[in-house]
Amino acid sequence: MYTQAMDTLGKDAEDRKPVRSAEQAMLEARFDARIDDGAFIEAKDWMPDHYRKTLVRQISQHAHSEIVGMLPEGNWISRAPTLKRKAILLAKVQDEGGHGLYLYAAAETLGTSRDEMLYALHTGKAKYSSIFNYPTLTWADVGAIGWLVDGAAIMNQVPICRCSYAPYARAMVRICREESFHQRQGFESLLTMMQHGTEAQKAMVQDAVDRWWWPSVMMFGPPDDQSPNSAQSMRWGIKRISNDELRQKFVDAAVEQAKVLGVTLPDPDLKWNEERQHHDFGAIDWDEFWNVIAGNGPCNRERIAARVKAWDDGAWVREAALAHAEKQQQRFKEAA
Ligand code: BYC
Repeated sequence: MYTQAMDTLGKDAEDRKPVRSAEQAMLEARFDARIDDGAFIEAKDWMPDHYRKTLVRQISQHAHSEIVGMLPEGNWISRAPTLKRKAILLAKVQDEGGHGLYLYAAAETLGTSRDEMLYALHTGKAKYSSIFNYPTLTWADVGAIGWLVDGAAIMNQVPICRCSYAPYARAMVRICREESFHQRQGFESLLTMMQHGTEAQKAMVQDAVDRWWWPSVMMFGPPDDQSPNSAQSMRWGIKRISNDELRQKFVDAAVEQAKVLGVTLPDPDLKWNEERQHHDFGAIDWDEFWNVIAGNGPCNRERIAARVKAWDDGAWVREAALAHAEKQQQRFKEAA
Protein backbone atom coordinates (compact mmCIF):
# COMPACT_ATOMS: atom_id res chain seq x y z
CA MET A 1 0.00 0.00 0.00
CA TYR A 2 2.79 2.45 0.88
CA THR A 3 5.05 1.70 -2.05
CA GLN A 4 6.72 5.00 -2.83
CA ALA A 5 5.53 6.53 -6.04
CA MET A 6 8.47 6.60 -8.41
CA ASP A 7 5.92 7.52 -11.04
CA THR A 8 4.75 10.79 -9.54
CA LEU A 9 6.09 12.51 -12.66
CA GLY A 10 3.11 10.92 -14.38
CA LYS A 11 2.09 12.38 -17.71
CA ASP A 12 5.01 14.82 -17.89
CA ALA A 13 7.50 11.96 -17.96
CA GLU A 14 5.64 10.18 -20.75
CA ASP A 15 5.49 13.39 -22.74
CA ARG A 16 9.21 13.96 -22.45
CA LYS A 17 10.79 13.15 -25.77
CA PRO A 18 13.00 10.04 -25.59
CA VAL A 19 16.67 10.86 -26.18
CA ARG A 20 18.61 8.82 -28.72
CA SER A 21 20.91 6.36 -26.97
CA ALA A 22 24.27 7.74 -28.21
CA GLU A 23 23.20 11.25 -27.29
CA GLN A 24 21.87 9.94 -23.99
CA ALA A 25 25.20 8.29 -23.20
CA MET A 26 27.01 11.54 -23.91
CA LEU A 27 24.61 13.54 -21.76
CA GLU A 28 24.94 11.03 -18.95
CA ALA A 29 28.72 11.06 -19.11
CA ARG A 30 28.71 14.86 -18.98
CA PHE A 31 26.28 14.76 -16.06
CA ASP A 32 28.40 12.22 -14.14
CA ALA A 33 31.51 14.35 -14.72
CA ARG A 34 29.74 17.40 -13.29
CA ILE A 35 28.69 15.39 -10.24
CA ASP A 36 32.26 14.12 -9.81
CA ASP A 37 33.50 17.72 -9.96
CA GLY A 38 31.11 18.61 -7.13
CA ALA A 39 29.05 20.93 -9.36
CA PHE A 40 25.49 21.80 -8.41
CA ILE A 41 22.69 20.80 -10.76
CA GLU A 42 20.03 23.43 -11.44
CA ALA A 43 16.42 22.81 -12.51
CA LYS A 44 17.06 23.80 -16.14
CA ASP A 45 20.07 21.47 -16.50
CA TRP A 46 19.82 18.08 -18.21
CA MET A 47 19.59 15.21 -15.71
CA PRO A 48 18.95 11.46 -15.99
CA ASP A 49 15.33 10.49 -15.44
CA HIS A 50 16.22 8.30 -12.47
CA TYR A 51 18.04 11.22 -10.77
CA ARG A 52 14.91 13.35 -11.24
CA LYS A 53 12.62 10.61 -9.91
CA THR A 54 14.87 9.91 -6.93
CA LEU A 55 14.81 13.59 -6.01
CA VAL A 56 11.04 13.88 -6.39
CA ARG A 57 10.69 10.78 -4.19
CA GLN A 58 12.99 12.06 -1.46
CA ILE A 59 12.02 15.75 -1.51
CA SER A 60 8.28 15.05 -1.60
CA GLN A 61 8.65 12.52 1.22
CA HIS A 62 10.58 15.14 3.14
CA ALA A 63 7.90 17.80 2.47
CA HIS A 64 5.14 15.42 3.56
CA SER A 65 7.09 14.70 6.76
CA GLU A 66 7.15 18.41 7.58
CA ILE A 67 3.42 18.93 7.21
CA VAL A 68 2.41 15.63 8.82
CA GLY A 69 4.96 16.49 11.54
CA MET A 70 2.87 19.55 12.43
CA LEU A 71 0.13 17.27 13.75
CA PRO A 72 1.63 15.53 16.83
CA GLU A 73 2.94 18.83 18.26
CA GLY A 74 -0.10 20.82 17.10
CA ASN A 75 -2.05 18.52 19.41
CA TRP A 76 -0.56 20.42 22.40
CA ILE A 77 -0.88 24.06 21.28
CA SER A 78 -4.18 24.57 23.09
CA ARG A 79 -2.84 22.83 26.21
CA ALA A 80 0.61 24.39 26.54
CA PRO A 81 1.36 25.07 30.22
CA THR A 82 2.26 28.80 29.89
CA LEU A 83 1.79 31.64 27.43
CA LYS A 84 5.53 31.59 26.67
CA ARG A 85 5.51 27.84 25.86
CA LYS A 86 2.38 28.29 23.75
CA ALA A 87 3.97 31.12 21.71
CA ILE A 88 7.13 29.05 21.15
CA LEU A 89 5.16 25.97 20.10
CA LEU A 90 2.93 27.96 17.76
CA ALA A 91 6.00 29.43 16.07
CA LYS A 92 7.66 26.02 15.80
CA VAL A 93 4.65 24.32 14.24
CA GLN A 94 4.30 27.25 11.84
CA ASP A 95 7.99 26.86 10.90
CA GLU A 96 7.34 23.20 9.99
CA GLY A 97 4.56 24.31 7.64
CA GLY A 98 7.04 26.75 6.08
CA HIS A 99 9.59 23.95 5.62
CA GLY A 100 6.92 21.94 3.81
CA LEU A 101 6.33 24.89 1.46
CA TYR A 102 10.06 25.37 0.66
CA LEU A 103 10.35 21.64 -0.05
CA TYR A 104 7.22 21.33 -2.20
CA ALA A 105 8.51 24.35 -4.15
CA ALA A 106 11.91 22.66 -4.61
CA ALA A 107 10.24 19.44 -5.81
CA GLU A 108 8.02 21.39 -8.20
CA THR A 109 11.13 22.62 -10.03
CA LEU A 110 11.55 18.98 -11.14
CA GLY A 111 8.25 19.01 -13.02
CA THR A 112 5.84 17.47 -10.52
CA SER A 113 2.97 19.62 -9.30
CA ARG A 114 2.12 20.11 -5.65
CA ASP A 115 -1.33 18.67 -6.33
CA GLU A 116 0.23 15.46 -7.66
CA MET A 117 2.48 15.16 -4.63
CA LEU A 118 -0.36 15.75 -2.19
CA TYR A 119 -2.54 13.28 -4.06
CA ALA A 120 0.20 10.68 -3.55
CA LEU A 121 0.26 11.47 0.19
CA HIS A 122 -3.51 11.37 0.60
CA THR A 123 -3.87 8.07 -1.23
CA GLY A 124 -1.07 6.34 0.70
CA LYS A 125 1.26 6.10 -2.32
CA ALA A 126 3.86 8.43 -0.81
CA LYS A 127 5.77 7.89 2.39
CA TYR A 128 6.50 10.39 5.16
CA SER A 129 8.78 9.97 8.16
CA SER A 130 7.92 6.98 10.36
CA ILE A 131 8.39 9.11 13.48
CA PHE A 132 5.14 11.04 13.05
CA ASN A 133 3.03 7.92 13.44
CA TYR A 134 3.55 7.89 17.20
CA PRO A 135 1.21 9.72 19.61
CA THR A 136 2.04 12.74 21.82
CA LEU A 137 0.63 11.62 25.15
CA THR A 138 1.96 14.28 27.53
CA TRP A 139 3.41 17.80 27.43
CA ALA A 140 6.91 16.29 27.86
CA ASP A 141 6.48 14.66 24.43
CA VAL A 142 6.67 18.13 22.88
CA GLY A 143 10.09 18.70 24.46
CA ALA A 144 11.21 15.16 23.55
CA ILE A 145 10.25 15.76 19.91
CA GLY A 146 12.27 18.98 19.87
CA TRP A 147 15.29 17.37 21.49
CA LEU A 148 15.32 13.94 19.84
CA VAL A 149 13.27 14.20 16.64
CA ASP A 150 14.53 17.62 15.56
CA GLY A 151 17.98 16.53 16.77
CA ALA A 152 17.87 13.48 14.50
CA ALA A 153 16.43 15.59 11.68
CA ILE A 154 19.31 18.11 11.84
CA MET A 155 21.88 15.32 11.84
CA ASN A 156 20.32 14.00 8.64
CA GLN A 157 19.59 17.38 7.06
CA VAL A 158 22.85 19.31 7.47
CA PRO A 159 24.59 17.10 4.85
CA ILE A 160 21.64 17.72 2.49
CA CYS A 161 22.66 21.41 2.43
CA ARG A 162 25.43 20.08 0.12
CA CYS A 163 23.05 17.96 -1.98
CA SER A 164 23.95 18.04 -5.68
CA TYR A 165 20.50 19.38 -6.61
CA ALA A 166 20.81 23.11 -5.90
CA PRO A 167 17.13 24.02 -5.23
CA TYR A 168 16.94 21.28 -2.56
CA ALA A 169 20.29 22.32 -1.07
CA ARG A 170 19.21 25.98 -0.89
CA ALA A 171 15.92 25.07 0.83
CA MET A 172 17.83 22.98 3.36
CA VAL A 173 20.09 25.86 4.42
CA ARG A 174 17.10 27.83 5.72
CA ILE A 175 15.44 24.74 7.17
CA CYS A 176 18.52 23.69 9.13
CA ARG A 177 18.84 27.12 10.75
CA GLU A 178 15.29 26.84 12.04
CA GLU A 179 15.65 23.18 13.05
CA SER A 180 18.65 24.06 15.25
CA PHE A 181 16.45 26.49 17.16
CA HIS A 182 13.74 23.81 17.42
CA GLN A 183 16.17 21.31 18.89
CA ARG A 184 17.41 23.82 21.47
CA GLN A 185 13.92 24.84 22.54
CA GLY A 186 12.98 21.16 23.06
CA PHE A 187 16.11 20.56 25.10
CA GLU A 188 15.54 23.71 27.17
CA SER A 189 11.93 22.76 27.83
CA LEU A 190 12.97 19.33 29.15
CA LEU A 191 15.87 20.83 31.14
CA THR A 192 13.48 23.25 32.85
CA MET A 193 11.26 20.35 33.91
CA MET A 194 14.21 18.25 35.05
CA GLN A 195 15.82 21.08 37.06
CA HIS A 196 12.79 22.90 38.45
CA GLY A 197 9.92 20.46 38.06
CA THR A 198 8.12 18.23 40.54
CA GLU A 199 8.95 14.53 40.83
CA ALA A 200 5.89 13.82 38.67
CA GLN A 201 7.16 16.19 35.95
CA LYS A 202 10.61 14.58 36.01
CA ALA A 203 8.99 11.15 35.66
CA MET A 204 6.94 12.51 32.75
CA VAL A 205 10.15 13.60 30.97
CA GLN A 206 11.76 10.19 31.50
CA ASP A 207 8.64 8.45 30.20
CA ALA A 208 8.62 10.64 27.07
CA VAL A 209 12.32 9.92 26.43
CA ASP A 210 11.68 6.19 26.89
CA ARG A 211 8.95 6.26 24.23
CA TRP A 212 10.67 8.55 21.67
CA TRP A 213 14.21 7.17 21.81
CA TRP A 214 13.92 4.10 19.59
CA PRO A 215 11.60 5.66 16.98
CA SER A 216 14.13 8.54 16.73
CA VAL A 217 17.00 6.08 16.19
CA MET A 218 14.93 4.46 13.42
CA MET A 219 14.33 7.79 11.64
CA PHE A 220 17.65 7.46 9.77
CA GLY A 221 16.23 4.60 7.75
CA PRO A 222 17.24 0.94 7.35
CA PRO A 223 20.82 -0.27 7.91
CA ASP A 224 23.15 0.55 5.01
CA ASP A 225 23.23 -3.06 3.81
CA GLN A 226 19.42 -3.07 3.57
CA SER A 227 18.99 0.41 2.08
CA PRO A 228 18.09 -0.06 -1.60
CA ASN A 229 18.44 3.63 -2.53
CA SER A 230 21.64 4.56 -0.70
CA ALA A 231 24.33 3.47 -3.17
CA GLN A 232 22.89 5.39 -6.13
CA SER A 233 21.93 8.42 -4.03
CA MET A 234 25.47 8.61 -2.60
CA ARG A 235 26.92 8.25 -6.09
CA TRP A 236 24.82 11.22 -7.24
CA GLY A 237 25.63 13.35 -4.20
CA ILE A 238 22.00 13.43 -3.08
CA LYS A 239 22.98 11.69 0.14
CA ARG A 240 26.41 12.59 1.52
CA ILE A 241 26.55 10.45 4.67
CA SER A 242 25.06 6.96 5.06
CA ASN A 243 22.05 6.04 7.23
CA ASP A 244 24.19 4.10 9.73
CA GLU A 245 26.90 6.76 10.00
CA LEU A 246 24.31 9.45 10.71
CA ARG A 247 22.56 7.21 13.24
CA GLN A 248 25.88 6.69 15.05
CA LYS A 249 26.59 10.44 15.14
CA PHE A 250 23.11 11.02 16.59
CA VAL A 251 23.54 8.38 19.31
CA ASP A 252 26.96 9.75 20.29
CA ALA A 253 25.61 13.30 20.60
CA ALA A 254 22.41 12.28 22.43
CA VAL A 255 24.27 10.28 25.11
CA GLU A 256 26.13 13.39 26.24
CA GLN A 257 23.01 15.54 26.13
CA ALA A 258 21.06 12.97 28.18
CA LYS A 259 23.71 13.26 30.91
CA VAL A 260 23.18 17.05 31.07
CA LEU A 261 19.42 16.55 31.24
CA GLY A 262 19.68 13.85 33.89
CA VAL A 263 17.64 11.26 31.98
CA THR A 264 18.55 7.72 31.02
CA LEU A 265 18.24 6.33 27.50
CA PRO A 266 16.21 3.09 27.33
CA ASP A 267 18.98 0.85 26.03
CA PRO A 268 20.87 -1.46 28.42
CA ASP A 269 23.45 -2.17 25.68
CA LEU A 270 24.40 1.47 25.23
CA LYS A 271 28.07 1.88 26.18
CA TRP A 272 31.22 3.66 25.05
CA ASN A 273 33.49 1.57 22.83
CA GLU A 274 37.05 2.81 23.29
CA GLU A 275 38.31 1.03 20.20
CA ARG A 276 35.68 2.44 17.86
CA GLN A 277 35.55 5.79 19.67
CA HIS A 278 31.78 5.56 19.42
CA HIS A 279 28.91 4.27 21.54
CA ASP A 280 27.70 0.74 20.91
CA PHE A 281 23.95 0.43 21.08
CA GLY A 282 21.36 -2.35 21.23
CA ALA A 283 19.50 -4.06 18.41
CA ILE A 284 16.90 -1.95 16.61
CA ASP A 285 13.44 -3.49 16.17
CA TRP A 286 13.32 -3.29 12.37
CA ASP A 287 10.03 -5.19 12.28
CA GLU A 288 8.45 -2.26 14.10
CA PHE A 289 10.00 0.18 11.60
CA TRP A 290 8.77 -1.68 8.50
CA ASN A 291 5.36 -2.15 10.08
CA VAL A 292 5.03 1.59 10.75
CA ILE A 293 6.05 2.61 7.24
CA ALA A 294 3.69 -0.02 5.83
CA GLY A 295 0.86 2.05 7.33
CA ASN A 296 0.29 0.12 10.56
CA GLY A 297 1.82 2.39 13.21
CA PRO A 298 -0.25 3.69 16.12
CA CYS A 299 -1.35 6.89 14.32
CA ASN A 300 -0.93 6.34 10.53
CA ARG A 301 -4.65 6.38 9.75
CA GLU A 302 -5.32 9.36 12.02
CA ARG A 303 -2.49 11.37 10.42
CA ILE A 304 -3.64 10.79 6.85
CA ALA A 305 -7.27 11.45 7.78
CA ALA A 306 -6.21 14.79 9.33
CA ARG A 307 -4.27 15.78 6.18
CA VAL A 308 -7.14 14.82 3.89
CA LYS A 309 -9.58 16.81 6.05
CA ALA A 310 -7.27 19.86 5.95
CA TRP A 311 -7.13 19.54 2.14
CA ASP A 312 -10.92 19.27 1.83
CA ASP A 313 -11.56 22.09 4.29
CA GLY A 314 -9.14 24.32 2.36
CA ALA A 315 -10.88 23.80 -1.00
CA TRP A 316 -12.69 27.15 -0.77
CA VAL A 317 -9.38 28.98 -0.20
CA ARG A 318 -7.83 27.41 -3.32
CA GLU A 319 -10.95 28.20 -5.35
CA ALA A 320 -11.02 31.81 -4.10
CA ALA A 321 -7.31 32.28 -4.88
CA LEU A 322 -7.80 30.91 -8.41
CA ALA A 323 -10.85 33.10 -9.01
CA HIS A 324 -8.89 36.14 -7.79
CA ALA A 325 -5.93 35.31 -10.05
CA GLU A 326 -8.24 34.90 -13.06
CA LYS A 327 -9.95 38.20 -12.31
CA GLN A 328 -6.60 39.97 -12.06
CA GLN A 329 -5.43 38.44 -15.34
CA GLN A 330 -8.63 39.59 -17.04
CA ARG A 331 -8.18 43.14 -15.71
CA PHE A 332 -4.56 43.13 -16.86
CA LYS A 333 -5.62 42.02 -20.38
CA GLU A 334 -8.33 44.68 -20.55
CA ALA A 335 -5.89 47.39 -19.45
CA ALA A 336 -3.36 46.23 -22.07
N1 BYC B 1 10.31 6.87 7.50
O1 BYC B 1 16.85 3.08 0.75
P1 BYC B 1 16.49 3.91 1.94
C1 BYC B 1 11.29 16.97 10.53
C2 BYC B 1 12.01 4.39 3.37
S1 BYC B 1 10.83 16.00 9.20
C3 BYC B 1 9.62 6.44 6.42
O2 BYC B 1 17.53 4.11 2.97
P2 BYC B 1 16.58 6.71 1.20
C4 BYC B 1 10.29 17.49 11.44
C5 BYC B 1 12.63 5.04 2.15
O3 BYC B 1 11.84 6.12 1.69
C6 BYC B 1 12.34 15.30 8.65
N2 BYC B 1 10.21 5.81 5.37
O4 BYC B 1 15.87 5.30 1.42
C7 BYC B 1 9.04 17.85 10.96
C8 BYC B 1 12.66 3.87 1.19
O5 BYC B 1 11.37 3.63 0.64
P3 BYC B 1 11.04 4.01 -0.90
C9 BYC B 1 12.19 14.25 7.63
C10 BYC B 1 11.54 5.65 5.44
O6 BYC B 1 15.61 7.63 0.59
C11 BYC B 1 8.08 18.30 11.84
C12 BYC B 1 12.92 2.69 2.10
O7 BYC B 1 12.54 3.08 3.41
N3 BYC B 1 13.49 14.14 7.02
O8 BYC B 1 12.43 17.17 10.69
O9 BYC B 1 17.90 6.54 0.51
C13 BYC B 1 8.34 18.38 13.22
C14 BYC B 1 14.37 2.27 2.08
O10 BYC B 1 15.21 3.31 2.65
C15 BYC B 1 12.31 6.08 6.52
C16 BYC B 1 13.66 13.70 5.74
O11 BYC B 1 12.74 13.36 5.07
C17 BYC B 1 11.64 6.71 7.59
N4 BYC B 1 12.28 7.15 8.70
O12 BYC B 1 16.92 7.20 2.69
C18 BYC B 1 9.60 18.03 13.69
C19 BYC B 1 15.09 13.76 5.25
N5 BYC B 1 13.60 5.75 6.30
O13 BYC B 1 11.00 5.53 -0.91
C20 BYC B 1 10.58 17.62 12.80
C21 BYC B 1 15.22 13.51 3.78
C22 BYC B 1 13.63 5.13 5.12
O14 BYC B 1 12.15 3.49 -1.75
N6 BYC B 1 15.24 12.13 3.46
N7 BYC B 1 12.40 5.05 4.61
O15 BYC B 1 9.71 3.37 -1.12
C23 BYC B 1 16.33 11.32 3.57
O16 BYC B 1 17.38 11.73 3.99
C24 BYC B 1 16.21 9.89 3.09
O17 BYC B 1 15.08 9.80 2.25
C25 BYC B 1 16.12 8.85 4.24
C26 BYC B 1 15.90 7.47 3.61
C27 BYC B 1 17.42 8.85 5.04
C28 BYC B 1 14.94 9.16 5.18
